[in-house]
Amino acid sequence: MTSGTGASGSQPPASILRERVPPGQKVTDKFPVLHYGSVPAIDLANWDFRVFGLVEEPVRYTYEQLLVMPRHRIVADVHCVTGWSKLDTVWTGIRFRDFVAGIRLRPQARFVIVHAEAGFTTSLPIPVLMDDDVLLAYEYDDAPLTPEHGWPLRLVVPKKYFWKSAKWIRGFEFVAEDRLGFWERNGYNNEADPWKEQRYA
Ligand SMILES: Nc1nc2c(c(=O)[nH]1)N[C@H]1C(S)=C(S)[C@@H](COP(=O)(O)O)O[C@H]1N2
Ligand SMILES: [Mo]
Repeated sequence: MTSGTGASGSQPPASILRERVPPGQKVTDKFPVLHYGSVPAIDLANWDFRVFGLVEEPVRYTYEQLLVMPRHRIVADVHCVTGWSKLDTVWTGIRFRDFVAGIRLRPQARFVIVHAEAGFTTSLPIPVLMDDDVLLAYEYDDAPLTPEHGWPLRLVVPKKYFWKSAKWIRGFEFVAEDRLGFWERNGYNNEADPWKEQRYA
């Protein structure tokens, strides 16, 4: 794992802290970089995004195909399980909800296994991903993602602890039964709701 908590500096007023900062979190103005392993070297020429599992037809998208899908921009607070929160982060990408509208799911599909580079996975129930603020993001702060923050594509699920926001994503596998992902197998709580402090299993 790289980097530290990055929580430092003065905290926002108490009213903001109460409403927007979950218990046990500290606000940071920095943008800590956190992941297992190293930043993958990616060549867009050999890059694809795969949709498979409980779908009528598996699909493969190129990066260009994703970039012409409807764009959506969100401003959201993110909360890392290690204790830092960052308020008003700005992300642009494709809403999961819009993305999935182009896919015919089998009726048994209930969860998504999110596949990222180097075998990293996390998983989420489909209804959670259907929220307005869930993106397949390619921009942060109105500029392309940097490699360490997930370029060319990352998931952003602001309502869950930030480890569910997988960087360097390469595919969605639709499944009937949930399977624990990388951090979840390593002790994190699969529910991951910061407001309920669902940190560890
Ligand atoms: N592929 C991948 N994505 C990942 C992780 C990881 O280890 N691998 N770590 C997660 C964790 S624990 C956090 S807090 C966020 C950090 O995102 P950031 O580095 O952009 O702040 O990425 C998440 N996405
Ligand atoms: Mo994290």
